[in-house]
Amino acid sequence: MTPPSIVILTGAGISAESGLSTFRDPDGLWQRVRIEDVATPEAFARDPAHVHAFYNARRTQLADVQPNAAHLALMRLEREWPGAFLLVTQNVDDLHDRAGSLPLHMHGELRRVRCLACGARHGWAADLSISTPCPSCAVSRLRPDIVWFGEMPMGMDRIEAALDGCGLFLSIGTSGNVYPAAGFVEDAAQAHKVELNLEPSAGSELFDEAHHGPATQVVPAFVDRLLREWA
Ligand code: BJW
Repeated sequence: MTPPSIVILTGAGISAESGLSTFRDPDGLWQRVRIEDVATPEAFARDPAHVHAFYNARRTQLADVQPNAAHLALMRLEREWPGAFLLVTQNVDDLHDRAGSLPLHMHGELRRVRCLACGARHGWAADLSISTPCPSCAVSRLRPDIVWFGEMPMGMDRIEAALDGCGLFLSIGTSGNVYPAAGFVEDAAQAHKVELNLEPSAGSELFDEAHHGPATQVVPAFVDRLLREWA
């Protein structure tokens, strides 16, 4: 039998056990800062220094965290899966990348910047300020390469093509509150749909199968089972 093509969507919950905060849990980022102050284009236009400070702190924090067993299990699945495979992450951290996966970062990346003057994108590890010049055009209009509310997520054509006809859809560590990602489970209508999350998500009833628990436990166990069945 041909192995099913897989699309995997991950969210902040997969990185929680590495030490990164989620957004909507009781200790999440949105309990400490207001979305409208840091995660909209209007916030950046109003107070770019404040938005830079928020993302500088999160970029700095990446140096202190490591991929966990769930990231590593997905890397193993990507390497060993005999069929088509796409890992889509909403996360702006680089833990999938450092585990060795090749994720599509639909909400952008902390370690990238975009120039509002010339459009160039650059890898970026340092702090950003309103006076940091663009390495391409030298104008000081750099912003974090992050998808804020009201902006178009990245790679949607590729994601929609992969969802259309995939055989297995996995949703891992996401609360299912933010669109369009929260709608992928419905876009993958024909797939077997599996939720791996600490608790039932907002769209839990749309899945065919669910395993609730910490990602470092449920993800490696599910990957082992898949690879035993198919690889
Ligand atoms: C664990 C765990 C452990 C914890 N193990 N699990 C009204 C209706 C519908 C849509 C809209 C609407 N009004 C506006 C919209 C659109 C809007 C939207 O969805 N708003 C909703 C809030 C209603 N969306 C947008 O604006 C998007 N763009 C857009 O729609 O463009 C138009 C378009 C049209 C058609 C097609 C395509 C596009 C852009 C969204 C940008 C989101 N940006 C953010 C912040 C920027 C990045 C950053 O600063 O980091 O991205 S918001 C934030 O939420 C971040 C995340 O990627 C995203 C999702 O959060 P996630 O990952 O699900 O985290 P949590 O905290 O919510 O959940 C964590 C889960 O993990 C929980 O369930 C825990 O239980 C679990 N967990 N520990 C396993 N150890």
